[in-house]
Amino acid sequence: PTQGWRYVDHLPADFSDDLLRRDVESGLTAADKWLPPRWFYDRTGSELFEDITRLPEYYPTRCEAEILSAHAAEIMARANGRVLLELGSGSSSKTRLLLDRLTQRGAGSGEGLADGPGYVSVDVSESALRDAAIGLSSEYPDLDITAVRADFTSQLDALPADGPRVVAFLGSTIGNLDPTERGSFLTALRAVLRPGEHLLLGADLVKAPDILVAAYDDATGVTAAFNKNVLRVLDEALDADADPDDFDHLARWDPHRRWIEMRLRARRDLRLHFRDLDLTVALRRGEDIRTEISAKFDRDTLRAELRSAGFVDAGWWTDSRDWFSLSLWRA
Ligand code: AVJ
Repeated sequence: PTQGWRYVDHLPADFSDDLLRRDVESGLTAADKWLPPRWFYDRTGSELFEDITRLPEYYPTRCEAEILSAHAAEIMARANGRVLLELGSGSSSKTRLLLDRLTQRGAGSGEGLADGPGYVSVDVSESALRDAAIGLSSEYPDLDITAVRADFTSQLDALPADGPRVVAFLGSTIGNLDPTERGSFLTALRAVLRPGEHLLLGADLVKAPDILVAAYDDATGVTAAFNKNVLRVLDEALDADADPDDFDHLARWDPHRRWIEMRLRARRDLRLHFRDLDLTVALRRGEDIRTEISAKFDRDTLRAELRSAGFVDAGWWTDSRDWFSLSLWRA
């Protein structure tokens, strides 16, 4: 049998190296030091993230799965697409609840449709894309699967245009973008969609700060290990000498910006040497590197942002505690 899926690469082989260099050079030489969260997810970091999703304190993954289990049929019926296109698909684990509906609908209503159901996964990790596509192609033999290695913040126009499409952006990954980045991203996404296509968005909701902080500072230290792992990623990729033991993990709720920040705080005065970059970064004891923002939303502000990007409300679902939302937006 043939492989049942195809792989398309829109990124240069050295994309990650190049971007990491630029991120370190700009983020760690800034007055307030920061690193973008994309560098968390090497093999170890991806495994630690999977562990996080099973922590008692980390509710988002379970809440989103609860919503999908209860409402996937209604969501997919309203979205009325033929192709599910998932941004930042990672391991594609929650995708199956949506694909079940897509493939059932395809089988039931074959009225003159030239093409069957399709799934497009978009991620920057070739290994995650391949592993997920291999699994899905054996579970869904009639699904047309395309794995696309692309950076969805800058390459939305390179995505397959066959549709009608439902773009899934799950897991509250949108929370990693600051308001300006969100605006550009949503506007760019709206611009590549045709009228009648949809965005399915997973967004975490504002709630009591102690619940939010615990989700990013769990009792067993898995999130601390996940946060500190980014130092190992830097060490390996850029021949650096950052020692995770020289930093404390911090999670803080910012009530004005309404986001959780993760930080790495220097336990003593430090000099980090990035030999591949010919760069030395000095940190004073107590100085932070901000490694992630995870914005939290409410229905009204989310709706305002989506509307100003040109989307129309098409559905809103939450879990039993109203902790997390899935929402559907029509282009
Ligand atoms: C995958 C970005 C949605 O912000 O909750 C989990 C990542 N960071 N614990 C989140 C994360 C710390 C996660 N996202």
